[in-house]
Amino acid sequence: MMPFFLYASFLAVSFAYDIPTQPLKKGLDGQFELVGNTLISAQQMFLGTTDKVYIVDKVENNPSRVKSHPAWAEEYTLSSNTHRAMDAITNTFCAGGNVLGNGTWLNVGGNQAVTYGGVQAETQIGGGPYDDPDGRKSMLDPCDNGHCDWTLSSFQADQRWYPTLETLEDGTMIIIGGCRWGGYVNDAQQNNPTYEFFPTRGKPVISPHLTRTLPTNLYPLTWLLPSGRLLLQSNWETILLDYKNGTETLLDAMPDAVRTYPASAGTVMLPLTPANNWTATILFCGGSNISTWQWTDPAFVIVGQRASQSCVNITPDVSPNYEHDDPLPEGRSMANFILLPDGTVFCTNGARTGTAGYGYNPWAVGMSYADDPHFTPLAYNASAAPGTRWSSQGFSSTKIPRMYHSSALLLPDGAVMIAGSNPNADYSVADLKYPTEYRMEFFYPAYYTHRRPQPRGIPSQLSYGGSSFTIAFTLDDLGGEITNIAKTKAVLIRPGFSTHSMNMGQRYVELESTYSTSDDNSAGFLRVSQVPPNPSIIAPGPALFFVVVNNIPSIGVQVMIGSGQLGTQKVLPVEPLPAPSLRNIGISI
Ligand SMILES: *[C@@H]1O[C@H](CO)[C@@H](O)[C@H](O)[C@H]1NC(C)=O
Ligand SMILES: *[C@@H]1O[C@H](CO)[C@@H](O)[C@H](O)[C@H]1NC(C)=O
Ligand SMILES: *[C@@H]1O[C@H](CO)[C@@H](O)[C@H](O)[C@H]1NC(C)=O
Ligand SMILES: *[C@@H]1O[C@H](CO)[C@@H](O)[C@H](O)[C@H]1NC(C)=O
Ligand SMILES: *[C@@H]1O[C@H](CO)[C@@H](O)[C@H](O)[C@H]1NC(C)=O
Ligand SMILES: [Cu+2]
Repeated sequence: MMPFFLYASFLAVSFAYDIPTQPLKKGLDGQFELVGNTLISAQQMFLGTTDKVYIVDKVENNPSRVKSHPAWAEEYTLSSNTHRAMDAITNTFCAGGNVLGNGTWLNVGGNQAVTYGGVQAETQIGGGPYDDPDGRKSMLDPCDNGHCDWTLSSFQADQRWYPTLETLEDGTMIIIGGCRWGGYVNDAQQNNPTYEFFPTRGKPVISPHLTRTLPTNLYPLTWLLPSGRLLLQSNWETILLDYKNGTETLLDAMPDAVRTYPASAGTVMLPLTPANNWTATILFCGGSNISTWQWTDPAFVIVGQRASQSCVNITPDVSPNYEHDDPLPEGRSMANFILLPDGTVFCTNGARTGTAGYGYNPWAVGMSYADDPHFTPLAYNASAAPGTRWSSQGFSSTKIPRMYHSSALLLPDGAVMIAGSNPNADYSVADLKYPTEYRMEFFYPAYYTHRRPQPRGIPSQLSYGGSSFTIAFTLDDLGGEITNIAKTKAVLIRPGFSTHSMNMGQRYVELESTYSTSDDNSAGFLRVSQVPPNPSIIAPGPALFFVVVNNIPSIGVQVMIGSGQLGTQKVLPVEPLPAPSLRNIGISI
């Protein structure tokens, strides 16, 4: 019942500490490491600065306290491996989030005030055991220096539980869908089949797609496309939304399985690269083949359903049709798909049977609607030949089930942070197969322990189009092999807001580049174009900049894409790049 709005903001271009040139941890390639405990269950996570991860839970009885009530948010500092409880003010249960073009993070929507066991509180204005008033919106400034906290915004969003947020090409936010009260799936009495904007552009707009796609249209799967339209996928339906005039265009029906929550497929926009002319292809894998009527059929045993193996992709600006992609080696619900700097998609978390969500149904495992967790991650390589894209080669397994309400996030050093799992109405640890999980792991991809390139010349702000810039590499940066400059790329990654098997806003954009070398072949130079001259390819706002030499990434540094302000972004003519050459013109370093 309580829609709300939390904000967080930071200046992407200021660094309060030296960026490391090598990884923070000594983990082993392909392995998980237990790095500590979160203070709260990590239902939602995002990287606020290169050194701070913000973690948000729902209101529940976490032993960590803040302002004499349980905490349900925290700030995790990567460099010191320390945690600080934060006061998230309102009930952030199943909220959505994303980052505005000026670097301010929003956390929008959530649940009404509750008391023990997730039961609705008598009063919505605070007090009670959890003191979680109906806040609707709050604002956080997660700066590296000083004390940063969540604060309430003065803007009132419409009531939304399970909304999706996507940043638009002018750095403003579209806030889509959700329901008013909550529950396992949506229904007509509480559906909120609308979208609205922040900053507000007036009353919410009705989406026919969201009225037709009950009951599995919570957290509608949404991506801003390079054409400026949005791909929206809910239940079995897919549309293009032109939010500028409200036009919806129907595309192919989703094959094989429901991909939205609670079927919760792994989903991701594949890397946008010069080779594909920054054309967006979206990949959907797993989920569950459950018919619309089965979701609410009391005789249908959700937890016994085998999750789907099906993978499909669509290139919506080019074709309305889904194509089958290499299937998952085993069915999976609640996979997290994380874009790594080497261009692969890392797949972790989830289970072989059942779905996301929790409840008291007799067939639930404890309160979990899923069972048979996956412990071994996978990697998907979109550039590999069909039939060979999935692999778990060289990956060890975790011992920790990551069920409903777990999350995953790329870190600047290229590790993946994995936390959460809590298919329970309230904090529960005793004698449960799937308790409230605080253990936090890092996964170290294949490149992790390699000596990382330490490039010089990465700007702190990038424009759409404009002049190219040069990044310099020593022979050591190039792995001792000068010709590796020809296997070097510059990439932007926005890790996104991780929750419910999605990373809202997650995106990978490779910049156009060309290369040259010093006369004596002791140094390499990558001449890099600015962001392509189209803010719909990657919306303005902060992102990580990596250079990747022969699949080994540098440590990511935070850059601001665009003006750092909301509003129409300036688009400049693209300076053409010279042809690549291994015999250069004599820049010296
Ligand atoms: C970003 O814009 C929003 C909306 O106008 C505003 O509330 C917020 O304070 C801005 N953040 C920064 C860092 O300027
Ligand atoms: C909506 O706007 C797009 C351009 O943004 C245009 O192509 C389309 O025809 C418009 N649709 C309607 C119904 O006006
Ligand atoms: C999905 O389930 C329906 C029956 O509910 C069945 O007809 C269909 O073949 C299934 N699809 C797949 C890909 O298993
Ligand atoms: C790449 O995309 C742009 C924008 O859609 C288009 O103008 C251009 O012709 C495309 N280039 C190629 C080589 O397809
Ligand atoms: C992905 O596959 C392509 C084509 O086989 C290969 O060149 C590239 O190195 C692979 N990426 C990684 C990270 O292994
Ligand atoms: Cu949830």
